[in-house]
Amino acid sequence: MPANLTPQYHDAEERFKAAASHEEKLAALHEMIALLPKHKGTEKLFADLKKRLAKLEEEVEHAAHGGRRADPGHVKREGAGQWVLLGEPNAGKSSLLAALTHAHPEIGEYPFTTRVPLPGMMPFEDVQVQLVDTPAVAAGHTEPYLVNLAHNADGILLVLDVTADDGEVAARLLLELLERARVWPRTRPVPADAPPFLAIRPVIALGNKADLDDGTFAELAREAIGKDLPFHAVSAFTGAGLDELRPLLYRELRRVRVYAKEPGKKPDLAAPFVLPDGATVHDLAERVHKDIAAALRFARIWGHAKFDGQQVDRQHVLVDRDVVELHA
Ligand SMILES: Nc1nc2c(ncn2[C@@H]2O[C@H](COP(=O)(O)OP(=O)(O)OP(=O)(O)O)[C@@H](O)[C@H]2O)c(=O)[nH]1
Ligand SMILES: [Mg+2]
Repeated sequence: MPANLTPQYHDAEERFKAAASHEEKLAALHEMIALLPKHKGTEKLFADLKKRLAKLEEEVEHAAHGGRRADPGHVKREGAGQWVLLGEPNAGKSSLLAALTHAHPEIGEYPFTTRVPLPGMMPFEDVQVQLVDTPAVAAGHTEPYLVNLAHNADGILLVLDVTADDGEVAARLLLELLERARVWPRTRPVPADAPPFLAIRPVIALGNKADLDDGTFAELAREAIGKDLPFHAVSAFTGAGLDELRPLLYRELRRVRVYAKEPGKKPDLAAPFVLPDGATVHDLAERVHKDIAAALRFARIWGHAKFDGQQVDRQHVLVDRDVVELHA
């Protein structure tokens, strides 16, 4: 059976062959695996790529000091979910990370200040949302691992400098990167002939440096990135727009937070469990403890339920801020 490899696959393969560093090789290989059509005819190739990946990862480990080196294309997800910031040099990605989280990234007026991805946690109400700052996206200078980072994220923030004169080029590069990462903005209808293995994710455009703009530049940036993406004018300097952005970054993750409670005790309201929208009582029990999930008989719910302490079964769908008492 012919493998029917796509031009994108061949492109990734070329990059794999040309790669000078382990990181570049890894990134290209991850891409090849993601881009490989999955069917009977590619099973052997798939297994072969996986084997190569395992070997390469091992080499990276050994090459690093102390035998361990993190893959920059992987930032451990923490909190309610992970947003990756992508943008042209000097757009203000690091400044936004500093304004929204407790992280202290390096900020510079020269391009390519940020060299490696840096996560920060944004407190929102009683949860934390992870934001990841990244090295700039620029023609000929884009780190290959950004493709993986974007593909694995829960959401993408496209950071645009509204005062930049090459806004259209920057927007195009960012949209191309999303395409290579197979990230499909959730606000865009998925066509019938869409490529496979798409990560359908919230993608939000931020027009930064609104403090230098009367709204004219922001409108141009919005047109450049496409009006089918949500657009927010913000300023990392003055904080304009950030108070509206914070709840959006939590809401767009589509999570529910629920508070588990033991019978006869008060719920721990400081430490919610964060679950995907649509999660059930069973999903919560699994998160609390495997044994509890197995032995679960019923639960009582306080919150949106018709009356407090209502008894529900394990298939019951939870709602944000429910308090749940698990009876095993
Ligand atoms: N006026 C204004 N300047 C800003 C704003 N945000 C960032 N800057 C400035 O823009 C420059 C670049 O900021 P960074 O946060 O380092 O930008 P970056 O996107 O992380 O840049 P790279 O890491 O080089 O890709 C710095 O001089 C910042 O002070 C803003 O909201 N308003
Ligand atoms: Mg930076």
